[in-house]
Amino acid sequence: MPSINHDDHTISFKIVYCGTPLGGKTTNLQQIHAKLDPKGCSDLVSLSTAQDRTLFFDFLSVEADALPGYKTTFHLYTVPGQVTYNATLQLVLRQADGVVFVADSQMDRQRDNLQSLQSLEANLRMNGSSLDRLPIVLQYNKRDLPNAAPVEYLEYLFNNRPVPFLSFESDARGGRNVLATLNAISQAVLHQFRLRTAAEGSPDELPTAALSAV
Ligand SMILES: Nc1nc2c(ncn2[C@@H]2O[C@H](COP(=O)(O)OP(=O)(O)OP(=O)(O)O)[C@@H](O)[C@H]2O)c(=O)[nH]1
Ligand SMILES: [Mg+2]
Repeated sequence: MPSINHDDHTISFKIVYCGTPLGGKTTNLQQIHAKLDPKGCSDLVSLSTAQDRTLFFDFLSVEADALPGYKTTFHLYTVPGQVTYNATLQLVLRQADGVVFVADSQMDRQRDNLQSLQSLEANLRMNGSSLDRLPIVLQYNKRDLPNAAPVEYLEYLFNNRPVPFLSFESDARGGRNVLATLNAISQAVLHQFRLRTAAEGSPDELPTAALSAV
């Protein structure tokens, strides 16, 4: 559920980038930060080790003109891919409005991707959510590498579902499809928010459930 402040007319959504260790989550945020107008986004906050491994999370806040009358902000987080930081994953996933699952396309990383997706599923369940309920976008990253598995194979492994997730092929280091991924998850999150609003019978207003959370 997004956080809404009626006095300031602001609404913020939380999007979490999850996925296998070294898959390119932090690189996504670095590219978003580099590509967007600095006036519309915050500094990129990263808490990493000397080897540039994410220790706790990265954070970037991006403004958007998405909902009339409200200043809309997307708070983007990454979580460390390493399983030793599972508690962090669970904590950062709390109250998430959407998830980008960054998979490493390299053939020898598929077992890790699968493990990471299963871990995401388990942690969502512990938070009372699920892959079916939360807007999710898949990103098949590192498509520039020669040992990248065929996309059809990745779709078979990770997107063989009654209602498939939107998926993107990317080269986050080169910036390809990083913003397309962000656009897609933002749209999905806003769509879910509007659906919830409409379900409450007041399509022109923000949902009362969200308002009561302020
Ligand atoms: N060739 C290639 N390298 C990439 C791509 N995306 C990221 N990398 C590289 O992969 C390495 C890991 O990227 P990170 O963004 O730190 O990965 P991460 O998912 O944040 O890793 P953890 O925080 O440790 O889980 C870095 O050296 C990146 O430059 C890509 O699309 N292609
Ligand atoms: Mg990282």
